[in-house]
Amino acid sequence: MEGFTPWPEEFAARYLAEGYWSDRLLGDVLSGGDPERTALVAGDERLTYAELDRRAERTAAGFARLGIRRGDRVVVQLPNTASFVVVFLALVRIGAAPVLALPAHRSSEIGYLCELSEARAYVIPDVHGGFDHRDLARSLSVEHVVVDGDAQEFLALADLTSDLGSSIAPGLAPGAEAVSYERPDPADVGVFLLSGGTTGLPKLIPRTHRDYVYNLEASAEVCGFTSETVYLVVLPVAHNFALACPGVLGVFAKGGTVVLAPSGSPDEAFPLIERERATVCAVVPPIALLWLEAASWSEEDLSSLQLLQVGGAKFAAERAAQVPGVLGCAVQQVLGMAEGLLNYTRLDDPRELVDTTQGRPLSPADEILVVDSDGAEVAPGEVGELLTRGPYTLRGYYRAPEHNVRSFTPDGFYRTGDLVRVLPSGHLVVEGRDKDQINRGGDKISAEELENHLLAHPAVHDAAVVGTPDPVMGERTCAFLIVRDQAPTLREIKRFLKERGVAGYKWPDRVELVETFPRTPVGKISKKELVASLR
Ligand code: J2J
Repeated sequence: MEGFTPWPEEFAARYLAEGYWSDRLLGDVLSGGDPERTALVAGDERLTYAELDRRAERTAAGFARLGIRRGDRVVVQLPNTASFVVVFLALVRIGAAPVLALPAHRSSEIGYLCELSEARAYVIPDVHGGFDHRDLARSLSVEHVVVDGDAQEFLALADLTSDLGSSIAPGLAPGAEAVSYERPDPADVGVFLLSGGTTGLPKLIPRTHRDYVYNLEASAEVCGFTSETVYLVVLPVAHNFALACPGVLGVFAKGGTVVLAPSGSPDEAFPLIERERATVCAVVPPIALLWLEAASWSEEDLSSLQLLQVGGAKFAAERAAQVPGVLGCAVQQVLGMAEGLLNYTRLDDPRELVDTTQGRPLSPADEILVVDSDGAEVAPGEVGELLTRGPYTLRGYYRAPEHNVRSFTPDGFYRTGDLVRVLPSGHLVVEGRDKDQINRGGDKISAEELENHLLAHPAVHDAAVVGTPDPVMGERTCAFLIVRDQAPTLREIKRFLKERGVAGYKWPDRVELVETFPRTPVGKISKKELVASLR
């Protein structure tokens, strides 16, 4: 695929020879499940492995009938519904790569994703969280819009799924419909994930079938998933963590049960834990904090919970230490990234390591370097930037050659921008960040992207966006503005960003007006000083 950077031949050969990579495809992830067992619970729907497989196959046929085929891209923006899972499986089966947008994304993000990926289709809910996605779709020039729900002038997902049409092989028994579509190659890009981003425009992360299958299968192994696992999804299922670390796909690979919750709110999640006897859940730190609070007054029985995975942003050791006593389950820290590398504390690690570290690399083939600002390796135990390469870490962002020169070393290590130190045990401790990004409770915001939006405001002369410490969110977003005349209020700024179609999680929490920006000796805006000025 043009715009995709493959692993160099010698690495690919080694990952295959050493068994990290197989020929299994993302679309076959249901094949190990007992057909009679429950694969997916979402709202009122309960689907067995056989039922989910059949729906995925019918939907695959529907997309194929539309003319979507191997190598195409389809932007998928669905919330935590059964349709997400069905559409994802359908697309990967026909080798069309889903581009996984988040439900919060709006025209600014979606328009760009459709353009960059040259998407053939855009799959949406009708209305979600009070937002009409069909309105957004009308502003795009994408060939097919598929709507889960009331489609209006667009194509309904239900019709796509049920109308089996003439290209289906005749004479097949019900449930065995086949349509002639080309299956992907394991080395093909299977899915595109979104990068948290540090630049003006979001980046797409190509994940091949074989690297992502390894990602999810190895994760399921390390996290002890079995056919007895009941995994509650509270994060957006389109996010790497909830999708494949081990996530929904890791559960399917082991034949377990996935339960989709609309959000991590204890009001919604706790009753589902009780009803479905959920055993595992993945959360970001603000949700973990909420659960620690809520557990003391909630009436629900959470005793089925065995493991709470916490990642996406740093989880304080003191809080991690409280989880077993308060929630009655083990905690696992996860330092992950959609770009690839995953670090997990292990289920049998001593409590001290589980509480105070962000885990160690998933794979024996993960290579880790910790370097100083000159790119030289630091002494063992010292803090530096984490660089990595391995069998499931990208070698380049999609269609971003200039950015790739900066994001990778010449020998293919990805520069994570995370500042870490490595303990003798191999566990990593996150000590900070050296990238122009705000981590707002696990949601990533590119400072440059937000600054560019703010600069488009007529009253804004210059803008600098920083993260400020927050006890719950880890960080919140503060926009320092130099204004021309009439200073806009925070409210006006938010309204402006909303009208520009910028996702709500990127809107600043606070605006500070300044006359000038402090500068570093080389003349760059000193964001450190800006943050310090707020104290
Ligand atoms: C500190 N920072 C962390 C942690 C991620 C599992 C878990 C998380 C993500 C994810 C993911 C952190 N402590 N425990 O994809 O599969 C910050 C780092 C990292 C960036 C990646 C998964 N866990 N981070 O968060 O692509 O800065 O993936 O580089 O959204 O989140 O963000 P993202």
